[in-house]
This record gives sequence, structure tokens and C-alpha cells, in this order.
Amino acid sequence: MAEIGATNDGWNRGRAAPVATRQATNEASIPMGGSVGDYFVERLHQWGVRRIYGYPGDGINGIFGALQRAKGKIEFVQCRHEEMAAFMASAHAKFTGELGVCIATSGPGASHLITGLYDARLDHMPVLAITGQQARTALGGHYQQEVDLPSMFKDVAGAYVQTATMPTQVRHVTDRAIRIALAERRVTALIFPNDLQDLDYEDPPRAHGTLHSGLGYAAPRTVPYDRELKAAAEVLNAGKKVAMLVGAGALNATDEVIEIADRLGAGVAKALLGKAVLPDDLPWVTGPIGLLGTKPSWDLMSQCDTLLVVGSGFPYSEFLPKEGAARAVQIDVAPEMLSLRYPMEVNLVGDAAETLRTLMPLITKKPVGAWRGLVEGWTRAWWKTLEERAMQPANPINPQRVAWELSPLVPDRAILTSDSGSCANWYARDIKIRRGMMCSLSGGLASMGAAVPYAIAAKFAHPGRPVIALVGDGAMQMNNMAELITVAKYWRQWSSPHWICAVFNNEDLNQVTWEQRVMEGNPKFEASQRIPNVPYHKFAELVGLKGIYVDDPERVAPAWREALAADRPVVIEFKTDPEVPPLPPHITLKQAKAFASSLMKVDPAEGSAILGTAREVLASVLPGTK
Ligand SMILES: Cc1ncc(C[n+]2csc(CCOP(=O)(O)OP(=O)(O)O)c2C)c(N)n1
Ligand SMILES: [Mg+2]
Repeated sequence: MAEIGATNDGWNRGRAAPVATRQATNEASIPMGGSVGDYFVERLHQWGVRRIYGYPGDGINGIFGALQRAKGKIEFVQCRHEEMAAFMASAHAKFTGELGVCIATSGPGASHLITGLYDARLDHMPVLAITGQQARTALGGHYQQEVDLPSMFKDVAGAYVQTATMPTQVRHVTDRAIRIALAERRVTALIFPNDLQDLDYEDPPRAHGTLHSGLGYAAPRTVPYDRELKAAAEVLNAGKKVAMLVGAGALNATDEVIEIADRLGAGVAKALLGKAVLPDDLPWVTGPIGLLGTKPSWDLMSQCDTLLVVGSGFPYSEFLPKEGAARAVQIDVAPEMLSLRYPMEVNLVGDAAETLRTLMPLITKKPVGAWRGLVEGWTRAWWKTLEERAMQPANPINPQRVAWELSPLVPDRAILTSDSGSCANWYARDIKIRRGMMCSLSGGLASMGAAVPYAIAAKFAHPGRPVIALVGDGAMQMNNMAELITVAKYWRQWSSPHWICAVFNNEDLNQVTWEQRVMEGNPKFEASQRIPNVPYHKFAELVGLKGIYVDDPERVAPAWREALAADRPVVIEFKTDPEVPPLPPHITLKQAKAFASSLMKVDPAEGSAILGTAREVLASVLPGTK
């Protein structure tokens, strides 16, 4: 069967990209005589599902029995925690374009899924959650592990949540849950009471009150009408200083984004989930935007006269032009995301690549002018600033240097993931993405604990590609450490062993420590911020992986090389300095004042590099301050 969703560059599809499952067809018939569980597993297979992440329990044993009887037609990947299974399903969807599927038992298994499902929900990923439930005869009886699952799932999987109650109902609830997830890029949930799972399956009879549903979904070609395209072209052609912002919805449109940016003479900033849309060696790509963004992206947005947003739900309006300062056009396949962060003059509902291709002939090529030169100058200067910041001495290792030195060493076609924490800043800014690479993180939800499960799902989806996860020590302690056991369990079946988890050990919940200082004007709150020092590399060795420990800045690059060449998955632990600030690209005067006042109060780190930081903070609001 054609593997439509996983072609070589097929990963490169974001929110707007056509989602396909492996060919779903009505032709294959399901052998009769099996249980509801057997039927359900076979139907998932017909829909193209080949891998499910999850954890067992007595509420779902009927379906696990069916998975076992299906003899590997669908691979089951055992995680350490259901939340991790849901993150893996979300990441599977991100890295393949296919439906992600996770499974859990009733009660606590189902409730554990929730955060991972919200990750998929907020990043518009098609994910199906399958859970067990207590027997139909017990429901409503305050029974053990009885949770009102439809109510619990109603928000996160609001597009479609159903409890199956009869064998004859299973076919249509399955077909609908999958079709809705794929077509609306939403999370859906199916709940199976455990007694139902073991009943004999029956097709719906030809009778009133029955449904006879079928398989298959193919994404449509979505393009706006000519009238809107002309209006958009008029705005863009009139612009003298065009800025673009691209996000995950443009991941399938790299060539088209480059072509339109060249025609418009535009500079392009990238939202975090759109990091892989454009390679960072293009001189007019200003890199990330927002709190984790760059100075040239800030300048681009504050000085442009025209804005074109493609496939991005980037949340922070204050990083976009001032209202009224720029004429603007937005392209998004999801109408509800249009004109949401900035009032757009023209809203185009459409797939990014298709819409840009249709728009292209209407765009007049602008002569290469001063604006592009300006943007390229800002960007060149910024890369130098980044290098200087990365190579600043620190105690013992500057965390920016960890990402900066990795950047040129990242192998072709590698897949990168990042956790939420200060490392997301270095991932966003310091790693130069190249064409053919993939990368993602928990974007909309920005949840801790996602980088390792994302990296595991990336490796299952693309076992031949190197995978690198960047993770803070707090996030390791939260859940990522346990998932190293999953890596230890499965890595030998991957065609290449190159899987690396880099830990930034700063004994601190550092991103939030800095937020407390800069946003609130509070000193570091030791009780909430300081975390225990754990030998992550030794934990890796304990479970059979390779561990590398680095506390010497000069060893950063050689240690990365060693990790990249290892014959097994690696945990590479960097002892990093918590006093290197993950500063927003542009600090406001208000924030600088808050920070200064936090210094006046007693900060446990007083007297250390923090005073040097004060200079850096003030210099970014008051240019020329040293
Ligand atoms: C599940 C969850 N809990 C809390 C937060 C808030 N939060 C964001 S970053 C962060 C600190 C992360 O610490 P660590 O993983 O050690 O990374 P560091 O910032 O120190 O590099 C916290 C607590 C979150 N994003 N997600
Ligand atoms: Mg930390």
C-alpha cells in the first residue's frame, strides 16, 4: 500500500498541508467472526494506521488482545506514561503528516493522556485517542476507575468524542473519529466500555436507525477566488518594505515562500513551529520572532510597511507591526486563524503552497532595493552578536555555546526537538536549520516534558535519520528521564542508532527564574526554582545507553562529535550556567526597570554573572549603554 503520508520530503507538511493517511480503501473486507476489538483494530489498519503509542490496563484489554491477534499489522509502542504516548501521537502527526494514535485504559490512563492531547490540539495535529471504560452494566455506579470520560474529553477532543455502546455502532464511530481528525486537524476520542470490546462484532443490519459508513479521506485543494487574490496582489505590489511571517502552515511551501519573498524583496521571520520552513543561511531570513526571537525580526516588523503572514498562528501581537503601520495580507487554511493578531486588509483562505503558487503570477517583481539590503545587514550583524553571546565565558558552560557549536555539526536530514525552558531560546536562535531537516516542539501549549517523546516518535517514523532532543534538567526530571527507558527498550530495532538527548543541567527552572526577575521584578525564589542535581549521563548508562558529561567549554564541540558518532543512543549532559539570561530580543523600559528592581532586592545569585547581565539588559533598551 502506498505510504502517502511519509514520502521523503513528505514530512514537510504543516497545519495547512494536505494530510493523507496511507491509502484507505473500502475494498478490503474484514473477516467476520471476530470481536469488537478485532474489528476495530482491522478498521484502524484499513484507515492506514500502522503504529499506536500507549499503555495497557484492564479497561482496554479487549483491544490489546485484538492488537496481539493482529500479529504486528499495527505496531504497539509501549511508553512509560500515557501523557508521553499522547505527545508521541502528536509528534507522529507532525513528522509524518499522518494521523497520530494513542491508547490508554479507563480512568487514570485516560486522564493521563490529557496534556499530550492538548499539545496536539493547540498545534492543530490530527490525533485519535482510544481509551477503555468500565463495563456498560457498571456505568453510573461510582464504580472503580469510572470517570465521566466524554465530559473530560469534551474540550480537548471536542471535534468528536463518542462512547461506543453497541457492536453495530463501532464502524461508523471509528470512521467518523478518524475522518474528522484528519479533515479538521483536530483531536478526537473513542471510548470503549470493556465488556463491549469482547462481544462478537456485527455489521449494522439494513434497518432504520443504522448507519453504513465507509473509509477514506483526501485533503482538498484549497485556494481563494481570483477576486481575493487580486486584492492581495494589489496590497503586496504597492509595498515598498515588505515583511513576511511564516509558520507551521507553510512547512509544505518552502519553494513558494522563497519565490514570493524574492519577488517582493521581503525579509522573512519564522514563528517557532515554522523554523524548518526556510533554511537559516538565506541572508534575508531574520529567524525566530517573539520572546524567543531575534533583533532583526523585531526590526523587520517594526519598520515594514506591508506584512504577509503565511500559515502562522504566532500569538504575540506586540511583535507584529503597530496597528495601522502596515497594510497586511494573511494566508491560512483555517479561517478561524485569520485576522486574529493583526487586522488584515485581505484574508486568504487556502493551503500555503497552492495559494502562493496561484498568487505568484499576480506579483510584480520588485527591483532589488535598499530594504532587502537593510534586512540582510541586520541579519548579518545579528549572527555575529549571537556568536559573541555564545562564546562569552560562563560558569562553567554558556548554554548558548552548546547550541551554537552543535549547529554546524547537525547531520543532514536530522530531526531536532526542543523542550520548553531556556533551551528553547537557544534552539530557536542559535541552531541554523538547513534544507531537509525537520524540527518541532510543543508550540501552542509550550509544555515541559515533550522533547524526549517527540524525539522517540521522530525516530519511529524515520528510523534512519539522526534525532537530537534539547532538554532542560527540570524537564528531564518531570517525565523525559523515564522515557529514556523507552529508548533503551526499542533502539536496537531502529536502522540507525543515532538518537541524542542533550541535557542542560543548570540546577534551575531557569526560564521561569528569568521571567520572575525580568517580568515581575522579583529575585530568584529558591524554593520554587532550584532543583536537585542529578547525574543524567549516569542514569543513561544505568539503562544501557551511552552517557557523556561535559563541564569544560572547550569540550563542547568534541563532545557533540563523540555523541553524533556513537554506536548507541546518547545522553550528553552539559553543566550550564543559570546566570546567562534568555533575554527577549527587545527589552522594554518597563522590563528593564523590573529587572533592576529585582537586583535591588536580595537575589541568591547576587554578585555572580548577574551583574554583567544587568549591563546586557540595559544596553538593549538604552543603545550605547555599557
Ligand atoms: C508542564 C509545564 N509546567 C510548567 C511550565 C512552566 N515552565 C516553563 S519553562 C520552565 C522551566 C524549565 O526548567 P528546565 O527544564 O530546567 O529548563 P531551563 O529553563 O532551566 O533551561 C517552567 C517551569 C511549563 N511550560 N510546562
Ligand atoms: Mg534547568
